[in-house]
Amino acid sequence: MKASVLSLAVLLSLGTALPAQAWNTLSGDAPIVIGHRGASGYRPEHTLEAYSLAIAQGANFIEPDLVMTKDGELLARHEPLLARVDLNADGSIKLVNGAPVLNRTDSSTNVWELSKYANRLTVKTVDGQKVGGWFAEDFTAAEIRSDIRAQERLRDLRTGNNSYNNQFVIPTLQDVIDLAKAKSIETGRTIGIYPETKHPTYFKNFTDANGLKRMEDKLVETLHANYGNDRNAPVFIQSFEVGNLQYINGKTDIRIAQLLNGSGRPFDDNRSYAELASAAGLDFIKSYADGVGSNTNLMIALANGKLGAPTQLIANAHQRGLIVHGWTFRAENAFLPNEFDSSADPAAFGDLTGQIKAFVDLGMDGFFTDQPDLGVAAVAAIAAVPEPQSYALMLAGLAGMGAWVRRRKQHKAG
Ligand SMILES: [Ca+2]
Ligand SMILES: [Ca+2]
Repeated sequence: MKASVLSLAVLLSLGTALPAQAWNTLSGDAPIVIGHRGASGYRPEHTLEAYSLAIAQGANFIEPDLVMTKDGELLARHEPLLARVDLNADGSIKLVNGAPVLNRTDSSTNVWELSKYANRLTVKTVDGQKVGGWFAEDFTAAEIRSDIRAQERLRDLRTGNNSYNNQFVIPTLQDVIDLAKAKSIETGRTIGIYPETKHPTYFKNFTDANGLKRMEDKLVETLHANYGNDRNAPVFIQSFEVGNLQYINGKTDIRIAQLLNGSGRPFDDNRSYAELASAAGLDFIKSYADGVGSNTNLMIALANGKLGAPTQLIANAHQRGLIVHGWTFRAENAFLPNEFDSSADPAAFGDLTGQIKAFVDLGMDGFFTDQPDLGVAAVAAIAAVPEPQSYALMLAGLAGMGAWVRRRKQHKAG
């Protein structure tokens, strides 16, 4: 924020204008809003329609997760599974009345309804876990383009979105970049992209076995062709694994965010995510990344379903010059900490602004949300409320004050 250069006289001349919010982010700028899988609260995730809506709602970045096709194309999908089915305890496909049972929270396309692909239903091991379904890497990009259409993944919660089923194609990374660039021109805003490499070890095994370019090389090559090898490109690359981000860091100046989950560990690293979120872990992450994409629980742990005490993660990251982008902020009561719930209806919206404010107050630099309109509104609402010390300064009549005291409470950036 450039509020620091505004004198009180200028503020008063604006009549009703209030002092701008001093943000606790590393840059001092307002936190960025990242459309998580697009505006996935309102449209089937990872479609051009979901990304377009996120942009129309004011998102600064849109997030494509990336998997691979049989012919090595990068495809926007949350999992290699285009649709998932339930397994028996022995790892075989569960059948009821002779038919597979659709997983109702992990199926994001119509492939399970297409008889021509019934024989591609299979069981594989992904990151040590057996999963059954139809896998993107068993289909060519042309097959997916012609036959596969998106469906609402949370089909029993976001029931209104089922009306969009079977209409939207599954975009490639290049489709998403083309959209972001066209919308940047159209809106006059810079629309960034935040691609995530999904299951890097799994896909490296796939590309090695099939003589294909590895996912990271294809990604960097595509990004450089579209944005140049530029640290200031409107792009962050993210991953839950470590080794592939170190590899990418050796190939590009484009910014990198290490994802940190609320439990467990990266598939390719023996340290837990909790260890990586510690001061020593952040020292390590700083050697190859520009920031972290953190599960909300690593910033403020839940206690009995409500927000508990904040951790030092954001302060420790900022002290090291690392930004922190939080995930995932969702408006439905099913996902909100319980003090922000509006009712017992899991699908009804609660007070997402209240949840976001708790993390923005700590200095979170940006956040992934399924409802970018509400994320943008939350940032605006937080910005519209001046800090108490701002009032005090105004009332004291400190005309001509030159510097706005930034509100960072704990650590100054080193
Ligand atoms: Ca993601
Ligand atoms: Ca809740």
